[in-house]
Amino acid sequence: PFLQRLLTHDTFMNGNCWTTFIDDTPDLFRLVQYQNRAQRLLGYLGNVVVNGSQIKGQVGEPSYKHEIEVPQLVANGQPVDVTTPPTEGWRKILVDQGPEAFAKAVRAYPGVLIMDTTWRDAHQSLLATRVRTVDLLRIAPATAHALNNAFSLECWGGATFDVAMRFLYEDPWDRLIALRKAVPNVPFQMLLRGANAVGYTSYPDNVVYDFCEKAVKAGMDVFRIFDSLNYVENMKLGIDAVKKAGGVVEASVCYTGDVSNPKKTKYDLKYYLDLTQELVDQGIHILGIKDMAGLLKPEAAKLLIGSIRERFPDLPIHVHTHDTAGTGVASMMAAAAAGADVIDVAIDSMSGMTSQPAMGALVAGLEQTNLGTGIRMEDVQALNSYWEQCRMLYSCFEANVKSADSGVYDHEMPGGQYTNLMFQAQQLGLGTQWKQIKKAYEEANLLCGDLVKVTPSSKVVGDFAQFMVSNNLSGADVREKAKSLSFPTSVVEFFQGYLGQPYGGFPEPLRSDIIRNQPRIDGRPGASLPALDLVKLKEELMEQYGKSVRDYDVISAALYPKVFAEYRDIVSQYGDLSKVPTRYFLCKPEIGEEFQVEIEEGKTLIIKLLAVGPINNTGKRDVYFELNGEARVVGITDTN
Ligand code: 3PY
Ligand code: ZN
Repeated sequence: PFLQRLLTHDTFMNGNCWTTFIDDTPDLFRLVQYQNRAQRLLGYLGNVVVNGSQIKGQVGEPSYKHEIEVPQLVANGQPVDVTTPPTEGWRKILVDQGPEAFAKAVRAYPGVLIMDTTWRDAHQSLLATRVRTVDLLRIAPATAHALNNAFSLECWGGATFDVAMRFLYEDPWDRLIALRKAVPNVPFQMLLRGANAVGYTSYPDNVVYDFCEKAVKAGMDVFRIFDSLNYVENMKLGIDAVKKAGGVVEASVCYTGDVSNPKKTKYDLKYYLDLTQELVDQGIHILGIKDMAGLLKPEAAKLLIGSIRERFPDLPIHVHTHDTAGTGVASMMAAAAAGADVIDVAIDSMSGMTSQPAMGALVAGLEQTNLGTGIRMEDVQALNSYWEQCRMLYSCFEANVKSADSGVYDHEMPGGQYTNLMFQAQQLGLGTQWKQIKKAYEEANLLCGDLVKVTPSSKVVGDFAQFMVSNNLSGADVREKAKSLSFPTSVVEFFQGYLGQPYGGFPEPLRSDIIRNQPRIDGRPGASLPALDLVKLKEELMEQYGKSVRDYDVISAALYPKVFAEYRDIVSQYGDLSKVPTRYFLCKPEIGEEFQVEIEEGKTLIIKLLAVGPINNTGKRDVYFELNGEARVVGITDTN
């Protein structure tokens, strides 16, 4: 009857106004939409059955294909009902009294607080940022209870924004909004790449302002703002944007070199103290020390944090590291003892190596000092049991980093990039190339003038290194032949000044040899970008996608136009895939295996794979499913 009504409906039959019609007549369409949605979802699942998952970076299938058990928390011998509201945490102070009071309270806390990076940096560093919203949401209520005394949960920003759309076909804003609903008590933290927002290049200022405003609206609290060259002009924009949006400004100094080594002179203690002073002058709430490569040795942590603490007694200090060389726990213990207020950890099974040091090790270690974290070890164990299973579910994204690498003190690769480049070297089957890449990375860094290396400056050095390895060039060769070599775009643009100004300036004559007669930017790159007309962009998007376009979508499209368009294409082909359990998102079910997908609250599809037909003369296979008890078939082109 619905189809009949639809096919006799004047507007529908007369018009080429499909999307307007849907928007204007929602009731008529509910059932049709629902059936359509189910069919499109079967299209995705059928494709996985016939052709395997197409998720980029996936190698093989999950090593664990069972239902993931959500832990039962226990307090005072009683099971905790995690569906009840959790104990109020640090967010209460922030919401009630604002960022200044929040920062003051954090500074006054007698112990050390933790930020849990499991939902962002840990999986960015270990699992190619591929952890999906469904799996975060399942553990969110227990996390809200277990980590109610955490300073924050890092759950957004960095690479998660574009990976969500580009590779996981899900909406980053929906992730944040849903997590916020599930965790009302613990502050959320994100990584903001200063003028680059959550991208790899400078955006017009108004886009950065709008992005921060929307992020706060969607539930973000604390913004770790950095610039990949520690270029304060770029950071000022992020700092101002976060302040205007009402967020907590955690401006960060990116750490490189070794302040405990008198032979490493470029980034010495004075450099960091001066930089801190510049940031403090901007009226920041919290100082971040962002050790993205894990170079901060325990003695350096003591010296650096101790000196900042002494010079800035009221400034809350939040320290971040990666465990690449294996010193993470020792360095964070040293940072805590030297006066850090917050340290970064990841749940044990998502910690270590290129990720953050283990939460359990630090919670237990600090418990024995007078710097307790206020987190209970039983709760850490409970959350860990979930993530142990999750790690196996995502095993097909492991880069197989199996050990610590103290070589990081020479090549200085950031944690996430290390995993990424190692994975790429393995995929190319060039195991021995990995050693060459690390060496070339070290040389490329020196050619660039010894940079702070973090997204996007780390990408410049990485591209440069790969270019050197594939063209068999040493540092000396590059210097000698620079005038005639065809460098990667990212390298040329860096030397033009598109990322900003590096500390100590650009090395000459290499800069001139590389950029030749192309323009040079000598100030803040974003300063010359005209504002983006977001109203016009919204109109254009509504023309294309209908009235349902949100302001959040406008920002996604402004930051990543191509990625956003491709993401919307996938959604129009398959529908919203974010609710598909990860096991079936990544690999096919067994014949006869039944599973459920809750496509919206209260609407669950029960799906069973029945059979896969032979290939027909159009190159397709029929895939037979049972959907809520009814047989369904989808024709899938076999691309094998
Ligand atoms: C990012 O920019 O995504 C980082 O994690 C930098 O450390
Ligand atoms: Zn990091």
